[in-house]
Amino acid sequence: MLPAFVITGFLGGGKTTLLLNSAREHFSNKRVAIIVNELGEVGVDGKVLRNAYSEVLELPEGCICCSLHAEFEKAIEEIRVKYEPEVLLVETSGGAVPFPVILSLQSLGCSVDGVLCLVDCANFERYKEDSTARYQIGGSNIVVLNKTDLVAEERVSEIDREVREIWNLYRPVNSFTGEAFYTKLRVYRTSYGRLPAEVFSGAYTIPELKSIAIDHAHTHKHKVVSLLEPLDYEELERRLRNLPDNIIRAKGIVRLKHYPFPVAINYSFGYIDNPVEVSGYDGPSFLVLIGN
Ligand SMILES: Nc1nc2c(ncn2[C@@H]2O[C@H](COP(=O)(O)OP(=O)(O)OP(=O)(O)O)[C@@H](O)[C@H]2O)c(=O)[nH]1
Ligand SMILES: [Mg+2]
Repeated sequence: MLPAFVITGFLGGGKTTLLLNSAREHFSNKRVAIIVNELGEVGVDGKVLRNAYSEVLELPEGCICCSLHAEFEKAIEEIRVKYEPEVLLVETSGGAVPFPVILSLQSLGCSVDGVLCLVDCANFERYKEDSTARYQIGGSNIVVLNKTDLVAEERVSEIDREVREIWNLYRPVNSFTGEAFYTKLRVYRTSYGRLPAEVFSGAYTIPELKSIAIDHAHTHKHKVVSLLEPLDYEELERRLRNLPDNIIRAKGIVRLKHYPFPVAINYSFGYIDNPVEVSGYDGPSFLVLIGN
C-alpha cells in the first residue's frame, strides 16, 4: 500500500510551509508526490511547492470532499502511474474538513499513516470557534502547534489544553459502535512546521475507518483579483492592510517593481509575511482573497 499523509488545518496555519521545511527533509531518499487542494481556481501553493518538489499535482476549485471527489481519485491514479511515488502527501484546503480525503485515500488503496493538523498559535483565538477548524482538529491524530515563535510559552500551553478538549469532542466515532476512530493524539510544538522524523515514520498508523457521519459544510468564500501593473511592495502592503476585516487570508503570486522574480505573497489575519521568490512562474499576477 502507498503510505499517505494528510496535512490539514485552518487557513494560513502553515501547511505548505510544513511541506517545504519538514516533510521534504524527512523523505529526501524517497520519491514523494504531493497533491494540493486549494480554495480558488488559481492555485498558489502548488506553484510554491513546485520549487521544492517536482511531482506536485494541483487540484484547484471546489474541494476534494465534494465536487472534486472524482477528480481527486483520478489524480491519485494518475500520480501513481506516472511517478510511482513511495509516499503521497496531501495538503487539504484550509477551508475544508479532512475526513472525506482520508476515506478517499483509503478506498484507493493508500494507507493513511498520519493526519496532521496545523494549529496557528498566533491566530487560534480568532478562529477556534469555527466548526470547520474544530473538525480539522478532531479529524487528526497528530496536532502540530505551529507559529510558537509568535506567542509566549504559557499561551502555547493554554492552546495545547484547549486543542485536546476540542479533539475529544470532535474526533469521529464509528456511528454503529460509538468507538472512537483515533485512540491517541500526539501533540508537537514548533515553528515553521519543523518536525522530527518520527512524525513521518509511520509510527502512529491509524486503524481503518469504518463509518463516520459528518457535516462537511464549507464556510469560506474566495475571490481572485488580478493585478495588471507591477506594484511597489509598499503599495501592495498598504492595500493588504486596508482589506476589510472579513478577509482572513490573502495569497498569490505577484510581480513587484524592483523585484527580478515574481513573488509569493502571504497574508493571514492582518499579518503580512516577507515575499518569497517564485522563480519560473510566468503567469499573470493575482491574489486570492479568502474570507467569510
Ligand atoms: N512566524 C511564523 N510564520 C509562519 C510559521 N509557519 C508558517 N508561517 C507563515 O504563515 C503564512 C502562511 O503559511 P502557509 O504555509 O502558506 O499556510 P497554509 O496553511 O498552507 O495556508 P492555506 O493553504 O492558505 O490554508 C506564510 O507567510 C508562512 O511563512 C511559523 O511557525 N511562524
Ligand atoms: Mg497552503
